[in-house]
Amino acid sequence: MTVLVRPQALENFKVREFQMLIDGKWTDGAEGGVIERRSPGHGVAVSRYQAGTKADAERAITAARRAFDDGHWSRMTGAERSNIILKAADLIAARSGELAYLDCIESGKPISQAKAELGGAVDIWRYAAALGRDLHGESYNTLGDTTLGVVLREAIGVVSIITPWNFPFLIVSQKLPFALAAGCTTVVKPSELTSGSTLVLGEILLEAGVPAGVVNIVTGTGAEVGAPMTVHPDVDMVSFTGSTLVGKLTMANAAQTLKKVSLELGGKNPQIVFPDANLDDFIDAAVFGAYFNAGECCNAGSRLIVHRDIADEVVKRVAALAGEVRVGDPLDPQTKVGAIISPEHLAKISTYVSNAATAGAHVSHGGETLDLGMGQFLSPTILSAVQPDMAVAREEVFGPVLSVLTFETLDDAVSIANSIDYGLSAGVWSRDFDTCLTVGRRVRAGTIWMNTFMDGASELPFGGYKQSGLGRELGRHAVEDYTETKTLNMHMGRRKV
Ligand code: TXE
Repeated sequence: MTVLVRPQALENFKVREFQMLIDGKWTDGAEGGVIERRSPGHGVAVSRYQAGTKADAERAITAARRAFDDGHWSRMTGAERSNIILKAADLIAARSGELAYLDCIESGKPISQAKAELGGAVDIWRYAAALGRDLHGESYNTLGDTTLGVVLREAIGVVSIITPWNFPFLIVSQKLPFALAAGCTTVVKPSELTSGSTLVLGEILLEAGVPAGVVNIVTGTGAEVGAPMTVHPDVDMVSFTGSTLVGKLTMANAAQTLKKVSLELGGKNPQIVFPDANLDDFIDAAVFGAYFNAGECCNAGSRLIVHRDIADEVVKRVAALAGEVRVGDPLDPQTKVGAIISPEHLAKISTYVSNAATAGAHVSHGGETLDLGMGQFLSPTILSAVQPDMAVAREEVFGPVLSVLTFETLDDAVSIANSIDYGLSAGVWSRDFDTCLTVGRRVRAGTIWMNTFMDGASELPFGGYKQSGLGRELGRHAVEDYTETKTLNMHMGRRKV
């Protein structure tokens, strides 16, 4: 059973029309095309963005380069930049209702969750502002008192920021304020499915006092706008979040001119549970981890690796709780699982489920698409008897689909967890400290949760091992990621020959 929340039609709704932001001005794309976004939960047009092209991307890169080289932003003091970023944080907080609404109707995520993401984003902007003031290098007395070595940190330059559709405002907030705090200038390309809140952010940043050309926002597809942003010689760094496939392409493109890359890519994150775990907490976290954001989340806990002795009980209890999850209207404050991003993506998820069933997995809950009168929805799905070599156990489904695998020994559990190409995050559940720490140290992933799942904080670095990415976002080094070091090697007095 699934608790359904039928979407209400969007009455008297006015479609939002957006332009792009280039060099401090709102502008149409060079070729005049438009991308219309239909709400995944309501099936109607909600936003229109400019369909940018390579020419628009290049115009934006030229503006960002000029803005970097003129030094108005990059040579400001850290405190001055920080104050502008703090003002932006206040303006984001003031417009958070509007931003959350846009993310909700464009992506299909539940409104309660979109609001929570905005709260998290405001905190990140404030944290980045604090780090920006503290950006500093090092000094060394390299050869006694006649020499001094100073290691400066300088802004890396022009940064291309490319973001996906699953957390539209949160992900741009994991990149842009840190790049700005370091003194970089930027070209931002949001997903062509969810560009609205990033464009509103452009208005906010101009109001906060960010100079023209420092943040440019170009909308359009990955092929038309994103790819040129990864090859252009005037770009110094690319910060990308999205699929592992496009992440690899981005890195190959960036290699042509040896740009730095930061990549946050896919995940297939295990939650390993031992028989001595607190099962009440675990079941709750298993359901939350799998179905949060309809599973369209790189951090989704999409693989349960359960000790054989408790596997039947876990599947039964997870299925029971999954049946209580409210699925449907993203705008209903009680909804926990909203719409799937697109009909094509829904078809892809459904194919994973049917292929897994054909390969021998058992559909213990859900698995069916839901007809709620409008939009596209899938019931929370549990696949049990999944084997480690099945596609559904190894590939990122990016939907509300939980695979349950079993293990006998701690070594088996670690080896199943590490047997795939991804290594973004993992959970381990046991009341025994040694078990948690041993598994936590041996699983190859960027974040390990112990007796909890998917908690985060601006102070904690986030990123993946293996094909889940390169580099880390958030945490105290996040601003440094957008810098180069420069060594000043100084000599005092006469130089000995
Ligand atoms: O991602 P893409 P999509 C995974 C998830 C999902 C799959 C496809 O499994 O099902 O990727 O999603 C831009 N050069 N994740 O198609 O294509 C694109 O316009 C430069 C995991 O949305 O990677 C968008 O702005 N840019 C993930 C961004 O890249 C290009 C989040 C991401 O799009 C480009 C999203 C190109 N050649 C999807 N092609 C996560 N880790 O959270 C596309 N883009």
